[in-house]
Amino acid sequence: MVYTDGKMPPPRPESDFDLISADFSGDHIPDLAIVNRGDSTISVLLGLGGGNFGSPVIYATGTAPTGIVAADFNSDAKIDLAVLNQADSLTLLLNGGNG
Ligand SMILES: [Ca+2]
Repeated sequence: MVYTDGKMPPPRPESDFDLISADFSGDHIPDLAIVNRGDSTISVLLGLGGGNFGSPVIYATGTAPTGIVAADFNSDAKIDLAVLNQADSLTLLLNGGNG
């Protein structure tokens, strides 16, 4: 197996804290969610195929998010996100179906 560079926005070491991959948009192309601890947001990047990703879509979380996990929390067959925030809170982002 040989890995080559894909195209992706550059990470921000001071702010980005964690990332996961899952197919949020349901198109069978893996997408990415990146925790932006310094901004108290997450960025969702939809996979375009071929290792390329679209522009980040920003979602607000609680203060200083540190971790993220993807699962279908409300059993609607769409991948939702749960974000762990530093201040002992969780932010649940339910997938509305448009990524
Ligand atoms: Ca996808």
